[in-house]
Amino acid sequence: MSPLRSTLLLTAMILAGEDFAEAQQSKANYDEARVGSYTLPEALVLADGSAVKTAGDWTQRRRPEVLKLYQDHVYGRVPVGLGAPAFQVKAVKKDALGGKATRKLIQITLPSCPAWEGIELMLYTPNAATGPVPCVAGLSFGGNHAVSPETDIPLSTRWMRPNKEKGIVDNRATEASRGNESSRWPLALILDQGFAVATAYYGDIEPDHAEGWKTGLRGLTAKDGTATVWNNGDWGAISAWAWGLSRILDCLETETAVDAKRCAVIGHSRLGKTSLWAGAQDERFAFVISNNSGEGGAALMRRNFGETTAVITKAFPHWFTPTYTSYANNEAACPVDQHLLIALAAPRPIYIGSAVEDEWADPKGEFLSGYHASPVYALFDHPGVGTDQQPGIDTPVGGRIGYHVRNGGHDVKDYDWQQYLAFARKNGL
Ligand code: GTR
Repeated sequence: MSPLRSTLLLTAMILAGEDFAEAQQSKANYDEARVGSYTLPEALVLADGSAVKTAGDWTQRRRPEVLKLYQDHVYGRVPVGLGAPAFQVKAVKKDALGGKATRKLIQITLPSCPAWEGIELMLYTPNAATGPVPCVAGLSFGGNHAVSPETDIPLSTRWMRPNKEKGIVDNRATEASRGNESSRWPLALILDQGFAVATAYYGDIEPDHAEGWKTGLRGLTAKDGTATVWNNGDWGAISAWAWGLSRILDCLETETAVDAKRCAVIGHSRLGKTSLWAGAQDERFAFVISNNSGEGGAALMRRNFGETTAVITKAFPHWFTPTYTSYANNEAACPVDQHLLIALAAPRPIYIGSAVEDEWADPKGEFLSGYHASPVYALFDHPGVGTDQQPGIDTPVGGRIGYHVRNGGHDVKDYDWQQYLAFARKNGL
């Protein structure tokens, strides 16, 4: 096949996934009366039927069981033997953002896999700090040049999803792409509150399309190269992106300006699913934040409201381990539901941010995950969301599990950040 023809076919395939999901949005159920009844898997019962009564029972017995269920049935398992990453500081700017911050660009590579170009990490630390600061780490959809308003950041050269409005031409960023994600990353607001920001482009780890693994970390590290067939339990793209977040945290542990013991992990939408899974696996993340993560993220899969398992596994099969597809229209057979993903963060603080117009992500289902994870937090004497009623718009609730439903649609707003940072401080970060 000619290179042009294969590019066109690939573009058509990617658009098909995104378009399919979008086309389903008008057909989904948004009627609470039609959600139907469901029974959630028990958080506090072990596979052998015995009860989880103490924090120790959870940590030593139930948590490992639930983690394994998520690997086997939802996101898949990171292969062993990838080894430790290496870090190389590429550039330091001490008067970034008008003198407010120091900006470092650091390349994170994997010596065991030289074919993989690695992650370009962008780290901002506040210059006003008098000691190591807490940090918020998260992946972006558009790359560092899209997150930052600063125009001296190298444009990402990686593959990007087609998007004319964002200046993506032939799957590559252009000068017109600069700053197009900056409203979702209010750097000054975050730095002024004394937090560092660590971010990288998710496509550095794996391009987000069904065949992205071939040129991403999953394909490059596979023993049999691009001929790999993914089996049940093998990692999907969400697992690969989450792995990247843990490598970013490895790097932050070497940065003296950052207190890596106070590092939050954040993500929006598909990257919110990713931050939840990263936080579930890597207990070094001290605070886990899900922004509008929806189906496959914070929303209960058994609730038929908004996006469904059938839609997400058809539109984005590469995000998950193959097993997950078998739960399309068959959610009751899945041994987990998403309250258990929230519970995997226990006893660390976690925050679930919804938006009222983002019905596709099922805001109530996101709240209910937090609610049903609360008994696990109670084992640690921590309050969970603290209410069985989804709160009103712009009314944050919660003790150790935070929740709000913001005015507006599917996005990350300053309001969200203000709640996340206040909650972080309240919970000791
Ligand atoms: C949608 C998908 C959602 C959400 C969103 C996003 O098309 O159906 O699950 O992940 O994309 O990431 O923006």
